[in-house]
Amino acid sequence: MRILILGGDGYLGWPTAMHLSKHGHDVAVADNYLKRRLAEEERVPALYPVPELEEKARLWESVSGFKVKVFTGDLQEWDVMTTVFREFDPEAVVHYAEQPSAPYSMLNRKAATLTLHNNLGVTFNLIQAARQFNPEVHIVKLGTMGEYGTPEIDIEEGWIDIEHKGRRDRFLYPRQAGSLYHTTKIMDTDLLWFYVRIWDLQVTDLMQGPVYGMYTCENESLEDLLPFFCYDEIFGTVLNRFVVQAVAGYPLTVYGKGGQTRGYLNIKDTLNCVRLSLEHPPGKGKLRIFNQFTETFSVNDLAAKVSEAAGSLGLNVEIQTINNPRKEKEEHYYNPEHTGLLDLGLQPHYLTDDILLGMLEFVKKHEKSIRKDIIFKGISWT
Ligand code: USQ
Repeated sequence: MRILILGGDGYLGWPTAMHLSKHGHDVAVADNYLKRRLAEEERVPALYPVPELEEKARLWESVSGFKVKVFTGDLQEWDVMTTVFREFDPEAVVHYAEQPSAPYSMLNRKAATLTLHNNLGVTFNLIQAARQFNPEVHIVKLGTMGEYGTPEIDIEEGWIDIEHKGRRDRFLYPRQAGSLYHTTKIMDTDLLWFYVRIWDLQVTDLMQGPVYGMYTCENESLEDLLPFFCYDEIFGTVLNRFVVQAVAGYPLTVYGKGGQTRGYLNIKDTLNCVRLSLEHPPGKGKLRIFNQFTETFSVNDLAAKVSEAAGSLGLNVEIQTINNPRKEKEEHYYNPEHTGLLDLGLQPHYLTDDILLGMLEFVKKHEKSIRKDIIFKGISWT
């Protein structure tokens, strides 16, 4: 399949490009390096430098023999989106090209505006390009489990049957996000659902939880092809952050009561979920939704696991409770469904001690580059 990856430079974008090309697909990537620019502006570098796309594509071709075509440009610009569609003519598109950080979206008015415009602008251009160039194209959109929030009832896989005054109908599961970033993902889903109904597009919306890890089946021995590894408060996700904090001797930053529970997954599983979705399209006129995670943990569970694994490496880890800079429930019910991807054949990589030890050992190699001053800044939601 000819698969175009929007946001191909990111934490998930480049690993997905290598994974899909290794599985026999013809892959192109597009990116405007927005995430690199924001990280530079906010002075929050990743743990180690990562080459730009042309260089990554060159390195990947030299070790694997697979070519990945690179487009550089801002996909909010219609000309850029149309050039990419005209030149590559994708049969499927993986859409990661969004500002991915909840804290960044809550930083200030400028950051909020950028998040809103970028995330919705790219999604909207993609929808328009699909209609103009290939209405059959399968759009695989990265959504987030955070769209659902933390309701007091079980979270279904995208849809809920409602009985009201003796009649029944099926609706998108209610959404109530906890940050502007997560709210843009809800708006993406609404846009896609509208155009699925009106123009018969075919879409898979992947409600993904926080991802951890750096190794994939394609990069394990290739240091230059590892993804960004962020551990700062803005772009780092909680487990990756705790691993770096444990190595740096920085007390683990548990926000509030630490009972916040989310669905997590290994980066290897993200790649398999995306590939399985691409290889089993839903069909025209369908919006298919999968909840993309493999197991749930509270923040306290993760802190305990990291502390125990780090202890076995002789690291003495302190767990600290700090005032929660976010506005979120710190103790709550959480029971989301997640059978769709397992039914397609996903074989999860769970968070074992071995996985944690591998992450800790990897970060230890980069210990000297850890900047403690970027770990916690206290970006407040209120
Ligand atoms: N948390 C801490 N301490 C920290 C960092 C986070 O207690 O040092 C807590 C947060 O308050 C939150 C939970 O850990 O309750 C998860 O936070 P996170 O920063 O790992 O994840 P989040 O901001 O929700 O966003 C991340 C990705 C986003 C993706 C989302 C999936 O950045 O792109 O959509 O995970 S989900 O959380 O399911 O919405």
